[in-house]
Amino acid sequence: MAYKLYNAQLSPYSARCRMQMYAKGLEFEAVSPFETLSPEEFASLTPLKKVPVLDVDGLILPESQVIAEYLEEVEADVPLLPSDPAERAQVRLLSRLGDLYLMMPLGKLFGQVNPQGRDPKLVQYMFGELDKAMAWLAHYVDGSKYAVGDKLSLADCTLVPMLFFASNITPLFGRECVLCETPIIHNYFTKTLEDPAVARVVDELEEAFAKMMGPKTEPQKQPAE
Ligand SMILES: N[C@@H](CCC(=O)N[C@@H](CS)C(=O)NCC(=O)O)C(=O)O
Repeated sequence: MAYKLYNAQLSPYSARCRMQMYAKGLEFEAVSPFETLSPEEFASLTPLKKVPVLDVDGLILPESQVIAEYLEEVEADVPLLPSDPAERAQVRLLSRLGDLYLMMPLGKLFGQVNPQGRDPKLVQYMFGELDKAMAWLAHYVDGSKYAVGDKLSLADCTLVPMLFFASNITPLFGRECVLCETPIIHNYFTKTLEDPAVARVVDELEEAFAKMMGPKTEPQKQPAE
């Protein structure tokens, strides 16, 4: 099958699919629709006009979780869903916590990074939501290398890009190391970088983040404990 991933390097949802495809050893063509397609052309692929979108020989799939589940079904050689039903549920739970509760405040905070025109009340509220999401997440991971079990899973593909995003945008609001404030999550994030697919995606995210911030600002790396 020929895969084309409509993608943005800094998008945590796109990074989720890239990590999964790297881990599975799948070749794909990565295309940025925001740079190569007109809004109308992108809308003709998907009315959502959001990345990622996977084109599989003409089958057009939007939504990162849908793409991830599809790839698990058709590319089963390297599974990123555990065989045990309880562990599978745990993977899906963590992905859902990320999608519903972690990315919501992070997306809003991303819209507030420019101090000019920043809404302090909104920022305060979103940090409250972020703190809640981090605490919920910490309840369901144990600080070891992988979010579930002893292998890379879709939970890691979801969470690592989101945690990268959290650790890099919150210093712009004066919270220097939001992951360090929740050591279980910090330990998990630090250890999971040992996985090659994780490291590759985090490198890509760092490069894209540095590009977005411009030459004067370095991305914030989390200090190792
Ligand atoms: N629920 C979607 C979210 C995708 C999403 O929000 N993508 C952002 C980039 S991180 C996007 O394409 N935004 C462009 C827009 O909303 O116009 C998924 O999981 O794929």
